[in-house]
Amino acid sequence: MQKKLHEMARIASDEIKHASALEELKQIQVRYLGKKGEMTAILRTIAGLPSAERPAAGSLANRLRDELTASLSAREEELKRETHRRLAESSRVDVTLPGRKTGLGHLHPLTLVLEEMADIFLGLGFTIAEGPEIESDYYNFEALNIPKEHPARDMQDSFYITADVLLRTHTSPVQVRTMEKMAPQVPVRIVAPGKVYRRDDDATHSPMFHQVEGLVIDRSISLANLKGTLLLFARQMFGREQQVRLRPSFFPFTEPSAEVDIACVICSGRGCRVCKDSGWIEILGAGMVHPRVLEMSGYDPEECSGFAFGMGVERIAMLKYGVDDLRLFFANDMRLLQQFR
Ligand code: 2U9
Repeated sequence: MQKKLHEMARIASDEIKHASALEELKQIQVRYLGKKGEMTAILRTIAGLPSAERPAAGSLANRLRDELTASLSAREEELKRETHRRLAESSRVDVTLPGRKTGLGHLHPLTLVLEEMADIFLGLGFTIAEGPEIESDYYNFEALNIPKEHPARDMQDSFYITADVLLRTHTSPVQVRTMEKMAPQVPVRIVAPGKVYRRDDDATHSPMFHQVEGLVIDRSISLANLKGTLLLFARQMFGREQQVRLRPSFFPFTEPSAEVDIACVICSGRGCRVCKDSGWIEILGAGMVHPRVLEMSGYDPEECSGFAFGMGVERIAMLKYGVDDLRLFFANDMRLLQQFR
């Protein structure tokens, strides 16, 4: 019995000495001193020894168990110290290393184009006006002379929140709100840049897109003022030789109305796929503010007149940068975005 005890203690102490992790140490402790451990098993058999052998075997077993316990906790302390030392070593900072550069962010191409457009009009004496993206039927349609049966008012074309509240489908309600506030004061010279929403989704239409709209009201404003303003805009945006033409069109809020083209920026008017061989590209809609629209917001159409225009920022950005799918602006692909750094 005593020989067996000594042999076990020697092996156990050897294992403890070589244990290289706290986990391993725990396993050794269970193997020898646990409820089903080898040492525990021997201690239990001592009670069954002849009484003459019991005291010596008992005291030896107790001594060896205490030694084992002591060397287990000593090795545990040692391993903990080692772990701490290793952690401290690995987290030490080398203050002489050069710093890591964090990438600086930059503006989105649509923001750049929107700001460039707004800046051109600021330079012409316009101020910027803003308004809510959630609008009432009145400001989005009614005050703009858009009739009840107009397709744009359909659930299929606009995002309704309630029967008469919707996401604005153009920034025109901003101009209406400004007119209400200013009337009957003139002059009014504002541009309204911002997000608009329509139920559309393909390579040239996104359910959310951006517009820049403009409004000028004064005594004796004419179509010539509109044409001159748009020509200056087109030349600053697309180059100082840029040609512009107006084609008759129809909008409920302007009369007369026009669609405005620039000479194709791809082929300079010679004809190509982008301009469908016409040499011209439509960039915006415009017209003289309808007398009913002036009247509804507090201006007397006998006293003053105005022009208005509207254009899509995505469309201008696509033309300016030769992007053929508008969804690229919303895909957050760094290969596109980084080119605008
Ligand atoms: C008021 C009075 C008149 C704004 C106008 C257009 C013509 C137009 C489209 C261009 C491309 C919208 O983004 S688009 O789909 N816009 O054709 N917008 S006149 O007329 C107004 C606005 C406000 C009070």
